[in-house]
Amino acid sequence: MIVVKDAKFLTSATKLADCPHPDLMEVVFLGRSNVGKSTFINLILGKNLAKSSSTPGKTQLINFFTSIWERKEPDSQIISFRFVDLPGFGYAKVSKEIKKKWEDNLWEFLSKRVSVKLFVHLIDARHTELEIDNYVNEALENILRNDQRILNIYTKFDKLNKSQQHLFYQKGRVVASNNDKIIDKRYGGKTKIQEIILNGVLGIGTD
Ligand SMILES: Nc1nc2c(ncn2[C@@H]2O[C@H](COP(=O)(O)OP(=O)(O)OP(=O)(O)O)[C@@H](O)[C@H]2O)c(=O)[nH]1
Ligand SMILES: [Mg+2]
Repeated sequence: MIVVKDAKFLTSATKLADCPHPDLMEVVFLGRSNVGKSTFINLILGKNLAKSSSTPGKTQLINFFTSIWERKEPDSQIISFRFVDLPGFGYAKVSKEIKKKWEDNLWEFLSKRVSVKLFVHLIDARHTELEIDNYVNEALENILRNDQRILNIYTKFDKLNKSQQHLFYQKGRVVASNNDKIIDKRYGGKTKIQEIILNGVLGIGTD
């Protein structure tokens, strides 16, 4: 059994040099603009910390949240790590120049931030083979260090019909929805996702 004991906003940064001292393990959430990164972070932490919006491009900074978790079995163990909410990629309504600067800053952060243990790449369950997502997965694999992992999570699962949802379960994909009740009992819901994230950060188990 795993519980999130506490979570709070720490700080925001625009680029790697402004980030807090990398003295805690971190999990980074990335994905296309509007895919549901901020919503997902709030769901997992059980608090409305990350700002979400139906308008794409809501998150414009690198936002850090500190979280304290407790694993209750076999012995009680307290684990602290940070959640990092990133601006989405592929947001069209900014000038090319600003977009390039954002992307340069993001890739510098993703490739050089020493405390990152897990990259959670959120992908819209309705559009699983977009060029931009495939590109990001490949680029992440190219920069991945030995102590890091990538986890793909498919968001907006509630937007799929039952037979589409069934296919995702068959493929063993990790799925999420802003309505926790929608996640099928077979899957284990939010608790299961929390466990997958914690194990990913700690580098426990196989992918
Ligand atoms: N139906 C449904 N809507 C969702 C889900 N997750 C997020 N949304 C909605 O999608 C919109 C975008 O959510 P955000 O969490 O702000 O997305 P984001 O990826 O952080 O977006 P940026 O900060 O712009 O990159 C909001 O209107 C959410 O309510 C989901 O699982 N199902
Ligand atoms: Mg956001």
